[in-house]
Amino acid sequence: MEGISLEELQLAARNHGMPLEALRYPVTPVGLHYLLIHYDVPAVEAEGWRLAIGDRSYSLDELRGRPAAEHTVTMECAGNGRARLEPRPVSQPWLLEAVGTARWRGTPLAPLLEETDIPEGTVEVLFTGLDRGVEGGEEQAFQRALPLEEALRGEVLLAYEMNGAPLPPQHGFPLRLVVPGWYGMTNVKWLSRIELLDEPFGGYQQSWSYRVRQSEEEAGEPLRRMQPRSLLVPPGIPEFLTRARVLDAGPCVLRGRAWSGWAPIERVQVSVDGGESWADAQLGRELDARAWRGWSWEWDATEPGEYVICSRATDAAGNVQPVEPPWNLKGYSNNSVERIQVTVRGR
Ligand SMILES: Nc1nc2c(c(=O)[nH]1)N[C@H]1C(S)=C(S)[C@@H](COP(=O)(O)O)O[C@H]1N2
Ligand SMILES: [Mo]
Repeated sequence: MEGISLEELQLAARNHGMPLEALRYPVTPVGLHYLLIHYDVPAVEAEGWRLAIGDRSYSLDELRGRPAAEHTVTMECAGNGRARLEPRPVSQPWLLEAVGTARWRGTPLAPLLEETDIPEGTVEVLFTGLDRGVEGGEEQAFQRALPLEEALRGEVLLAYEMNGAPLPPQHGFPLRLVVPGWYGMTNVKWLSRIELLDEPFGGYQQSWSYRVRQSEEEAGEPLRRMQPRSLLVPPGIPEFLTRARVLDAGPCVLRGRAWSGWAPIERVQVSVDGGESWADAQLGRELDARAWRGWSWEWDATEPGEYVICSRATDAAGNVQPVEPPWNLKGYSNNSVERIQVTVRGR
């Protein structure tokens, strides 16, 4: 496989993942939540900032004064798993760690849209961030649109708090969109403007990026909801460079979390022989229908030797994680099962 370039390393160093041991927390501490910023974190002062919706506009205090809701939401970048594809699409080289769960508090979007008297013929709602950059040779603000019926779902929030504190700059201060179930790019940060469109948005992040296709000639399918995935809290201790795991022989409880943007997680299976045989894990309590589900499985790791540990999620819509990575041009939604090399050592 071709090596990671300095340019990709530069992206990876800016846009950090969630260390997988943080899967132990049901709600990810803010600094451990993954981060993806296409351009720069924009300079924004709360004072003077306003959100335009159609021909109205709101200050942060006005939005904070409206009815509030809080949801615990698992968010995952659509590029998670990209670096494991072959050939490897050149972009932010995520392995598995582009995920996190936060308590997002804000005001529901639907009533704000309804107050603007949605014009007949509206098909999409466009969200524009304050950050600007150049991508694919085009200067742009980060912009994404949602179909009107999705934007009107009651759980869609304009969030001003993350885990009980004001949004930090890197996660979209002062306001971001939160659309439970959808891949990360949907959740536009540093919001400045919301517009109602009478035709589908054709901007770069909609019609060129975030589409599943095999070649540049294909239009492809737009990415929407998160495919199911399960990840393990890595057992034992890691070797510094390779991160291969070493575990003392004996009974061991394997734990992890699983999520899907399509339907609730129905089943998680675990394998300690690289996917030859599977056993059902026990599902934990549901935190929030919009968040990952914890699971555990008792592994009788008494026999020293080499093991490859995997876990696999199935959702109630019947989506199952594949074993082989689903390749596509830009490396999106590679939800193939994780494999962790573990050496069980005798005492
Ligand atoms: N304005 C703006 N919003 C954005 C982005 C961005 O670069 N600019 N990145 C998107 C992508 S690709 C992802 S995966 C999520 C990441 O959110 P987080 O950094 O809060 O985890 O934000 C989305 N919202
Ligand atoms: Mo992303």
